Amino acid sequence: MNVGKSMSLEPFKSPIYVTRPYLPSLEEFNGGLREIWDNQWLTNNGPLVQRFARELAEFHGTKNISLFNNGTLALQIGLQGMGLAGEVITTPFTFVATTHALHWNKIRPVFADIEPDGYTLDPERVEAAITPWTSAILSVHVFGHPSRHNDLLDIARRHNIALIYDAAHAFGVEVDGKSIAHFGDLSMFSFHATKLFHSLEGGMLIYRDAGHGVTFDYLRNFGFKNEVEVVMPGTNAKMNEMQALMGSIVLRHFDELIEKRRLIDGAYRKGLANTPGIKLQALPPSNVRYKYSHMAVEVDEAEFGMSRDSLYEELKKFNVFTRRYFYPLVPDFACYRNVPVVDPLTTARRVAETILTLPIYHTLEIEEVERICAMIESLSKAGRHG
Ligand code: T4K
Repeated sequence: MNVGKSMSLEPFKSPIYVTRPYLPSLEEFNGGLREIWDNQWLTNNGPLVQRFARELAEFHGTKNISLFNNGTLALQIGLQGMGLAGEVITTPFTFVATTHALHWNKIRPVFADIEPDGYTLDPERVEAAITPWTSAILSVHVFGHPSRHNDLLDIARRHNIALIYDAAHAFGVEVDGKSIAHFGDLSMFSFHATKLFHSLEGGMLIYRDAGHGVTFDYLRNFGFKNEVEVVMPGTNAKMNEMQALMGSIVLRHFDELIEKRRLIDGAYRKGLANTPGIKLQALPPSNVRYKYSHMAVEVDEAEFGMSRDSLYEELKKFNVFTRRYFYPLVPDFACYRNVPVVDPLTTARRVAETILTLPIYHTLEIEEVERICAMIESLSKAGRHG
C-alpha cells in the first residue's frame, strides 16, 4: 500500500475495537419488545424462543436444534448429553471455553497440533493421539474456517468415536452448498454479542441423532420432565425471550452483515498485500461460503520489523484495539498446565506467538480499514529502518 500524504496517520478519535455487535434500529427492537410485554412471558421456553428455534431450524434445514443461554453451556451439555467420557482429542488453539466444557464433564483434553493455514486440527496429529480411552474428537472451525471434516470423519468412523464441532465462529458457513452445522455428530454455535450472528448471549446445538434432543432439553432445564419428575441432574441454561428477540432480528439482517464483512476482508487483503512479514489467514477453498468472522494475520517479527506484541501495543497508540486470539495456548493457562501434552504443538505454538486479529465488523468503514493498513505499514517501515 502507498502511504500517501492523503492517508491520515493520526490516531482515530474514537477507539476502533476488534469487533462491535450488530444493533438493529431501536424501532425494530421496540416492535419486538411490545410482543414480549403483551405476552408477559420472559423465559422458560417462551413463544419468542420457540419461534427463534423454528427460524433457525428452517435456516439450517434440520429439526435437531436446541437453544441455550450461551455457547459454553451448550457445549458442556452437548458433551454430557452424549455421554462422552475418558479422553477427547482437541485443539490447543481456541477460546478456553472449548476446553472448559471438557473439564466440566471430567473429560481429559488431549491436545493435538493444528494446520498452518486454516489453524484447524491436523487430522494426522489427531490420528496419532488416539488411545483406548478416546471417546471423541472435538474440533474447532477456527475463525469460521471449516475443519478438515472428511479426514476427521474417516478417523472417527474407523475408531468408532464421536465427532464434535465447536462451531462458535462458523454460523452460516456452508460447504458444497450444505450448512456446516451438518458436519459430525454435534455442532455448537455461540451467539455471543462479539459474534457475527448474535442474540446478546446465546448458544445452539445442532445434532445428527434426534434422540439427543430430549436429553439436551432436560439438561438445560434442571432435568425436569414435568412438574413432578426430575429425570437427571440438569442445570439452568435456558435462553430467554430478550435473547430470542435479538437473535430473530439479527437473522433478518444476516446477509447484509456478511456482505459488509466481505468488503472489509477484501480491503484488508488489498491493503496488506505488500506489507512484509504480514501473512493473512488463507481464505478457504471456493466450495466454502465463508462468513468473514475474524481478520487474522500472522506477524513475522524479522520481516515485519517488530514483534506481534509490539505491533499490538503500537496500534493501541492509534486507538486501534486488536486482539491476540488465541494466545496463550490453552495448555499454557495455569489451570491446564498439569494436563500431560504429548504432541509438541509446533504449529500451534508458532501461530499463538504471531497471531493478531484485526478489527472487522459491519460498521467499520473501508476508509478506516485503509488507515489501519497504512498504520501497520508505517510501523513496519519504522521497525525495519529504525
Ligand atoms: N468456543 C469458541 C471457539 C469461542 O470463541 C467461544 C467464545 C466459545 C466457545 C464460548 O461461547 P460463549 O459462551 O461466549 O457463547 C469474547 C467473547 O466473550 C467470547 O464469546 C468469544 N468466544 C471470545 C473469542 O471473545 P473476550 O473476553 O475477548 O471479549 P471482550 O469483552 O474483550 O470483547 C471483545 C471486544 O468486543 C471488546 O474489546 C469491544 C467489543 N465489544 C464487546 C462486547 C461484549 C463491544 O463492542 N460490545 C460488547 O457488548 O471474549
